[in-house]
Amino acid sequence: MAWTYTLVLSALLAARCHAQQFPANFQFGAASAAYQVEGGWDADGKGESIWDRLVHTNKDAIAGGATGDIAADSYHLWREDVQMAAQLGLDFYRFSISWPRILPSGLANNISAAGVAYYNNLIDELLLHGIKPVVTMYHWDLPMKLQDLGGWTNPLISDWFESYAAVLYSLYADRVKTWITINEPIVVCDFNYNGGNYAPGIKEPVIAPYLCNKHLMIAHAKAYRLYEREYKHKYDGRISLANNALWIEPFKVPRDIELAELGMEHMIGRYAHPVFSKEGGWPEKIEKHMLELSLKQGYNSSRLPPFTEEEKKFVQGTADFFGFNYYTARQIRPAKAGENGTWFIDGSPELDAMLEVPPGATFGATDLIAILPRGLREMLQYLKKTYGDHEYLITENGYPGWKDMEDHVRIDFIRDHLEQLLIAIEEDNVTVSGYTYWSLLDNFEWVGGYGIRFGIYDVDFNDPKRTRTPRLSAKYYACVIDSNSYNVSLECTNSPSTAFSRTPTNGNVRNSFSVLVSVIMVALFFV
Ligand code: PNW
Repeated sequence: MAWTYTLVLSALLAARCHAQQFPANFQFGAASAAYQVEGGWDADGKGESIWDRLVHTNKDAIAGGATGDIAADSYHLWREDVQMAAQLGLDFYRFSISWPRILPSGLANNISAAGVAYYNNLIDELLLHGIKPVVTMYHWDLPMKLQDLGGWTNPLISDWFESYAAVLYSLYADRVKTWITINEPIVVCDFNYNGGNYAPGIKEPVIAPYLCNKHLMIAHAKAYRLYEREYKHKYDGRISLANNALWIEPFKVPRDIELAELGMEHMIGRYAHPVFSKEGGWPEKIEKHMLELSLKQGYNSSRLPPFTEEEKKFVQGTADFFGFNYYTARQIRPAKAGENGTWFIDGSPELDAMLEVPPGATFGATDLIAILPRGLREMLQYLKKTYGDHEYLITENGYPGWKDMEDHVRIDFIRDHLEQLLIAIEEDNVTVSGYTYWSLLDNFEWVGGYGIRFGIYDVDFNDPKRTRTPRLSAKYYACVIDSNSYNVSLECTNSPSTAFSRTPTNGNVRNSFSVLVSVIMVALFFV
């Protein structure tokens, strides 16, 4: 009897160890974005971007009057960044290309040789270390010249973006096999124009978000179709966009269930449905809601511009995987008289609703991000239910910390999110191919300046050398990657972080542990 009991216990233990392992081909990465890390804002003929303009003309817009003029100086220190990525053992490094660094005027008439060389060097150095480059084409730094012509509210943006994409493919598609067209469309269109405090610094929440939304979908699709036509057969790469949404749940059940559904359709549906759904085009509920609302407001057509049938087909299916950035969650409820929130973060004028922080959420250095790890699993369940069985890639997830924080908090953050991810994979059967930590290194956190630190490498912004130092979470993440598990040996979470080395011991330790459990099981069986 005793041995049966021990046998069952040992088997359960072995299964549990196994359960904390990610699938064998699971990929781990880290991310950054050009304006946030590069600096060199006008180096070697780089053109001005909307973020350059915002930080130089409106000092009050950014915490501490900070700019990205130098940032982490990755324009000069890219070799160090690759060293760090290699020290972590990353499978891939996700970075973005600065549109005005390659095309100073935004258009293809003038291709900057220095800009081209910078990304060639970075890509080659990554590949030399066995790290795959994952390239974002647009992470918010639109060439100012194109903004002067209306930016994302001008339908021509889709042609401008396509010609920029054509230049990028011709330069880098031989080595870059994973492309992300646009980072967080909802921030580009809704968050920016609703709040007016991110570049381009325009507050126009009524028409602009919806024009931008439609043009952005077409721009993305044009870049996808171009690759499909001219490069896919040669290089067999993959393209998607990196969506982001708050996980929205009802504040009161059942009162707010319908509101939460509509909230999710606004939050993610307007950017995912045209690409990933079987029907294509806008989500039906949104189309209906926006038409009714617009007519009630005295417009004679919907503020949400329609797709033609041809456009619907053109956009549909333009993704080889589902890229998703997960940060935060909210609960939705009807607004009370006089309440009016900014869409995406604290409320929705369109839904006459407010967004509240869910119970149990915690905060780091910003109140924008209410941390709720279970939201990651729930989001993936929602996406799978709504859009079906795609390959999901977590393109960002990160902890907003402080300079000298106690970094076990960040380790717990990563562990808790990876745990939810693994539950989504194993229990909900969501196909998730990888996880990307935001960010490899501290950087310019947009309007938060340098006060909010997402890096697993600390950057000393007072030091002209911009010295990079691994945080304890860097050591932990290297162990996670080595062992393919979020549950690592104690030594991985102990200080000091500075001297961690990448010997692939943890994977072996874990394997030997499983072997040991099996040996005990067999031995006990014969006793
Ligand atoms: C992402 N929110 O944006 C961006 O892709 C990064 O550039 C940025 O540095 C990172 O997250 C951290 O903020 C977000 O309000 C913007 O929840 C806003 C939110 C989340 C992510």
